[in-house]
Amino acid sequence: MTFPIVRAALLLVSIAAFAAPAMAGDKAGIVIADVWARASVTATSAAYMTIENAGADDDVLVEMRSDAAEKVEIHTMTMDGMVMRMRKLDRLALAAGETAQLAPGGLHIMLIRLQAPLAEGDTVPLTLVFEKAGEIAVGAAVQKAGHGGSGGHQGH
Ligand SMILES: [Cu+2]
Repeated sequence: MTFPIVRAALLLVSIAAFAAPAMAGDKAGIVIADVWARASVTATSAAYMTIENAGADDDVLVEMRSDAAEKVEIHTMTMDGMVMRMRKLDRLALAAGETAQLAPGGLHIMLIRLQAPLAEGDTVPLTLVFEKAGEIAVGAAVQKAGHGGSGGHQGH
């Protein structure tokens, strides 16, 4: 007579599946804050955020995607003399307790082949896929570049 137990287990699984999206932005120790994207006149732009691994386990950001852009990549930016160089990262490791600051002039999320240029006030949907925490969906508020930050994203 295990049938009722199986049914109860299935019910719990479906409740968990429904509960998961409500935890977006704060899941299995990953806390994502200050998400914004740069307003653009072209089909390329960048998004910034703070990603904190507040959990007890190391985790790795392995993939990013967006309904608004064909490709989403993690880039580093460094100065080589007077030349700004960007390099794509395949993954971004976050040790337990570590916080990654994605900000103009440094680590950023590159939005490539946007469906439309980003206008101030828009929200860009982004999905971050972590090895352990799984998928986390956030919305990046589009803001004008300007205050702070070192220059634009020419070179792409
Ligand atoms: Cu870039």
